[in-house]
Amino acid sequence: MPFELIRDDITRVRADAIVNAANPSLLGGGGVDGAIHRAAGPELKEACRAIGGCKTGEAVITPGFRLPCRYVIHTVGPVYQDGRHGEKELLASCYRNALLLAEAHGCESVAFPLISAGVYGYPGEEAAQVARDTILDFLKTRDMTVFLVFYDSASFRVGRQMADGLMKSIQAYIDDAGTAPYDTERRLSGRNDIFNGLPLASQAPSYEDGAPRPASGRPIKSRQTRRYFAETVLAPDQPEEKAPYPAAPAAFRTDSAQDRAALDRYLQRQDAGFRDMLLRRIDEKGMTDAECYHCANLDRRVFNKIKNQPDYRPGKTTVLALCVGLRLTLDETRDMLDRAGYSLSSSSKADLIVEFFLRRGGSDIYTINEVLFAYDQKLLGSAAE
Ligand code: AR6
Repeated sequence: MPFELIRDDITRVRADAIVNAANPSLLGGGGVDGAIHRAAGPELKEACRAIGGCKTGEAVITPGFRLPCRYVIHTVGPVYQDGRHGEKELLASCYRNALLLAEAHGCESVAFPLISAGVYGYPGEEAAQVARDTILDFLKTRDMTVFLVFYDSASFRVGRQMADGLMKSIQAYIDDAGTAPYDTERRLSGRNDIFNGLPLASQAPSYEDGAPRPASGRPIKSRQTRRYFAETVLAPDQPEEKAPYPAAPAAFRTDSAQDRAALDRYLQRQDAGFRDMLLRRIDEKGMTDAECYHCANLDRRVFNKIKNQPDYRPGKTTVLALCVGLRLTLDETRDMLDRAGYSLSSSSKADLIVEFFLRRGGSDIYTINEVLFAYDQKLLGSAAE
């Protein structure tokens, strides 16, 4: 289920297990291995010594000792030679074996560094791609949260190269919306190959439908959406026109049956809430609840809270994650946000990035999250909200 990219020191990540990029002796070394051993204390080395070693592509488990995690899973990545010595398969099996071991020990969350991408020389972008694909494949059928931890810019081989293709078109979109130019030095990203599978735009998208840009951030409902409302949400006998504003404030008397009836009539306009509309959309798409929260990269417990606790107010990134997971259009997304009390703002970089993808017909949530991550923005869907 949830897959999250985070930027941190893995020894500080709160997860049931963290994964160590070890060497076959398991007796410690540099890089993340050294950091984990230092933070866990000397007991970790003793536990590793008792295990006796680990082959490339395999994984073993020890307690976390002084670390905030319950377990450390040690896996040995391949030393990169030229990519033609089975490195990719071995690297994938590191992730798979570590995940299986975590599952067997009842872990609900696991954090990985970019295995082999340091001392062992695996090119960063390719290592990240293998990590992403293997983790997502595993999560298709599991309720687990997996973090991929990027320690420093170097670990992701940050990009001067990113000024091409997708990133360029997103930047153009953001710039076009008049937000402050982004500090490229702070931006963390791989080359575009990390965004494989995404169609590249030759130019920034425009507001091609000629619709006015939502200056206030208020959603603009399309005719199609309005028709949908009229047919499915509004009561059939409800008047379509808004009551005209009175010229001067009219007195409202709480003891007046007429005034109360007028208010009651007005309140009939209340739309279905976010939760009801979400369940309706899931049905419309022919999805199960589980398919929905998987596609939204959302923790099952968060989804159940939304479903079962009418007063629960999901965060904006959760609402957006559900919209992306349900493959809603931009208008439908605006409508859902509106019902949850949010809107897409053209002064928010994160919102513009999501809007960019929605205008292009949507995308899977992982791709959107990789781009949000590259732009230092909060990701969609998580275990936390
Ligand atoms: N938190 C998260 N990621 C980190 C941290 C940290 N504290 N420190 C480094 N990284 P490496 P490898 C990133 O070299 O390539 C050791 O000596 C780092 O930026 O730790 O699999 C072992 O004993 C990089 O992206 O592991 C082995 O001999 C990634 O972690 C050998 O290195 C992996 O870098 C294993 O080499």
